[in-house]
Amino acid sequence: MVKKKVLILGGDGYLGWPTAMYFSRKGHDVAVVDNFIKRQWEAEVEAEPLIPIPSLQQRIRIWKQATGKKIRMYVGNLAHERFVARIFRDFKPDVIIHYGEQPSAPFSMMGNERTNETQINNVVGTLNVIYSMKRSTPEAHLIKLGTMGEYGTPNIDIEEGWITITHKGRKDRMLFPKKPGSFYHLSKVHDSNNLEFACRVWGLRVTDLNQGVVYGMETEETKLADGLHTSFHYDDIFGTALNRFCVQAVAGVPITPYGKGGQKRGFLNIVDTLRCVELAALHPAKKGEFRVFNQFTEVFSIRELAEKVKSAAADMGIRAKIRHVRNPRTELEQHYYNPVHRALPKLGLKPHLLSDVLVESMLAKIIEHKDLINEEIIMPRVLWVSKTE
Ligand code: USQ
Repeated sequence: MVKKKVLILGGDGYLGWPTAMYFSRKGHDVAVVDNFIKRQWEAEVEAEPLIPIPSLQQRIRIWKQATGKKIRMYVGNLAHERFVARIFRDFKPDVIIHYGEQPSAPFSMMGNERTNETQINNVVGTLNVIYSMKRSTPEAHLIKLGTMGEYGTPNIDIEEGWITITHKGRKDRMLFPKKPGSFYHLSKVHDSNNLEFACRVWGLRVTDLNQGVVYGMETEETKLADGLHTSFHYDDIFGTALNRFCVQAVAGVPITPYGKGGQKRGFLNIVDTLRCVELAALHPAKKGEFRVFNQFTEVFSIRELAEKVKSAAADMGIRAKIRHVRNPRTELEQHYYNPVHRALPKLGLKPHLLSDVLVESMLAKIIEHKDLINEEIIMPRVLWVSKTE
């Protein structure tokens, strides 16, 4: 790719930091933005990552020592319009990669205050990005992290963002109907609607990456020096299913499918997330185009996932147990699930499959840090419907 100015929003996060290193290593001029609110939320809900993470400033220094490459940093809140406007005027990005959102469904369901924090942070942050693009960089390409959870689990095939509907003899191309499962997932639906409007009316270019559940701890860049690793959560709030199940197996506590475990989701390796974002950047959306890619590589039910972790653990001499726990969420536990995901493979995505990484880059790595596992933060605490309701 020709050298570009790449602005990464949420550059201190699980995906933001590896993305910053990935683009920097390829020779792009990279700047990261973060206000470290995620670290504060983690402290508030007692959810530390498995391996402690150096500060963003330290990681940028380690990166410079390891590769000679510089990453610029802006510290501030995306929900403050003037701050966002200043970054766009100063850095003038060609590509904006937006991960700067509260990413947890359980966090968004902890109570009204957390719901508001999630939606204000996510929706207003994205609106401010839209305003700044319109004003300062109208030709730039926004790559926005959406989620497969925007669609929910409808009883029809899930298309890539758009669907052609015939109604009473007339036809139109509409955004695919959404039925999300939490206030977090809803915040991304609101973002998608706002972004589609901004493309249609102001001619912006946006790729919305509706990503499945990401797993994994390592990328090529995190391995280049000590201290470059990314945050890996296994708690009930910020930890996602597969990452949690691997830690549960290593800790010797039961693996916890919620309810029947027939919930199906799309999954992908963190390494593939980086490649998908790169492919989107290499093939930008057209002016005025709101483009949606469904970003995952494999579909599993939660029960299958638990079985896979159990059997990979057995290969390493660990006898993991599976215990179905009462589902804290309101979601379908048996359902039809057939999401389309053609666009990214068509652009050249070659998936890294779960079976190839489960033992070596996940379980083996977690075993190295087994002493750091805090068993107190594993069981689910947040109910979608409280017992008194
Ligand atoms: N689940 C279990 N047991 C657990 C944890 C989760 O059965 O111990 C189940 C949940 O009930 C759910 C499924 O696993 O049915 C996925 O839950 P998750 O916590 O792994 O993922 P989710 O809440 O959907 O959110 C995560 C990320 C979010 C991203 C989303 C993609 O936190 O940022 O948008 O995955 S997707 O799931 O495709 O919407």
